[in-house]
Amino acid sequence: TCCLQQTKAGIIESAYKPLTIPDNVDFGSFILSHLEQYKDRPLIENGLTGVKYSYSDVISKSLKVASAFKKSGYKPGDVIAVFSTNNPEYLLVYIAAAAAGLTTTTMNSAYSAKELKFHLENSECCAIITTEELVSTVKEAVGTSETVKLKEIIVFGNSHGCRPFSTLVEDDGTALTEVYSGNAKEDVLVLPYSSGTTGLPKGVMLTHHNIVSNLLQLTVLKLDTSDRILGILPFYHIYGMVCILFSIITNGCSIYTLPKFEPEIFLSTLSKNRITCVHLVPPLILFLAKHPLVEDYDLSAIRRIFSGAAPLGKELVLKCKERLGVQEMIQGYGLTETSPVVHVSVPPIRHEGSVGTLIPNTAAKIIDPETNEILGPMQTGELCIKGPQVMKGYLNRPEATADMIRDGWLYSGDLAHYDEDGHFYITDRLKELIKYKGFQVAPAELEALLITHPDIKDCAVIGIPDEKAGELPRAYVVSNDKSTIREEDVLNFTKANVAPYKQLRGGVEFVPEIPKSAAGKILRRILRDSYKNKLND
Ligand code: 4UU
Repeated sequence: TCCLQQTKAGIIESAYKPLTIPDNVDFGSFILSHLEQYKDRPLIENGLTGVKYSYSDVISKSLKVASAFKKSGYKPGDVIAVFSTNNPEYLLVYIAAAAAGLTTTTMNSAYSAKELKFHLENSECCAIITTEELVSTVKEAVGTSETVKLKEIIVFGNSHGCRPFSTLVEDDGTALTEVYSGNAKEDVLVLPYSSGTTGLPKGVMLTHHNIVSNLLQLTVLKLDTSDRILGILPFYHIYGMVCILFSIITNGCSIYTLPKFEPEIFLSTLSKNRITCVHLVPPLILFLAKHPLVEDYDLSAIRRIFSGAAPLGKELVLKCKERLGVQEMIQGYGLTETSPVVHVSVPPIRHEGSVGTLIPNTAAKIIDPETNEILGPMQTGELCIKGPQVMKGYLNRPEATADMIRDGWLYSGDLAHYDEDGHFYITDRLKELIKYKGFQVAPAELEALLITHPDIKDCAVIGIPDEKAGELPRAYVVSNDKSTIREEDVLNFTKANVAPYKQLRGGVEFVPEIPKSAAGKILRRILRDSYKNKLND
């Protein structure tokens, strides 16, 4: 029943029957009630080590960790950070923090010390939980900062001078007298970062209500208790956090975690555990569709592949379906700022290339970015979103929040249209954000870094199209008059300062000046067009 529901004003409402979403349910009690439903079923297993937890284990262990947090003196509203690759214990932290009323902030585990320092300062967190491999990055970030005020570094495993996470799991549980319940629409459950439409990464305040809403809205996907899921996409990002990790629990499934993508391990984990549903991003779907290694593994248990975070081409969908014999290739669309899901393509899928229809309790409109006029079917404009999953705002950034959410509508910064059936198509990005393999790269962040180089007078960064990665960051640089700076110097400079996924893989071009508007805004469209022309020459 997914036909177009359009009001006179050009606002498209979800065609699903509205769900009753409770107003004041906290994530802790919400998730615990689901955990209790499935008791001794397996929940989460480390795909590398085989360490595993049942649903009951996750209840008892996360409540003990919550008690340990209380004993450490962390109070509702305090922020704790997780800086880690995927593992089952990541889930314990999310649930423990919620039960103790704390906010969890997360970041990419590939961050440099410099990037981490910015995040820790900006989120004002009081503790960080990390892995043995990443402790040195944490120490470097904290060591150089007077404003990072961490009370402790907790480590999965053991590391000198850090508190082992195992001591929290072994807590007697007495300090947690009840699971935190507060104001679900105000209290911030998680604080992932996103650069939004412009500027530097900002803390996205997602409330208990935002996340509970999106999990209820996601039930249109109908996962099954017998589904075995792969947890390879990072749990720090909203896709891995909500669509994978949390929604496993609301559906009673089990999950196998992997810390990173490594072709053979990825394929053998899929095959060995007879994984039924795989959440991926387009570059990984490209791998499944094209890589010769895939032939060597039995992937016949896979019944569904999910894709999100970046555009997925129709040809790729068809190729993957044919090669793996998978009937259901499901797309989801959304943003960190929308918890994240707004649209999903629910089977049977008739429109390849579409991100699907609006999930329950969600409305959208397409507006002309120049005139603000509301557009109709098949007309391309900016996609605006309304629903209980829309964020509370950006942390300490009232202007950026007011810019993003106007009259209750979230302006996505994406260009889209919908057809007569209410299926949406994302066609381009209006905002400056670059996506490398689905990861956010904020041009403003790279520009702010480059401009600190003594030989660089001005610069701009854009994304250029790439078949494998989706987009690659490319810099335009105006060098100082007497400088002899070369592309290699610029690349070495970014290598020393930012995470591998933010590197200028699209190259560096030296130009006499950066095109700017009268107000001093970089005219990225001109740079994009000039790159396109260069390719065509
Ligand atoms: C074209 O990437 C995300 C969210 C991913 C997601 C959402 C719903 C995955 C599964 C799901 O069901 O969040 P951010 O904040 O990192 O990036 C948001 C941006 C969007 O504004 C859009 O430009 O990522 C792009 N994007 C997509 N683009 C997200 N999903 C899609 C998509 N097609 N399916």
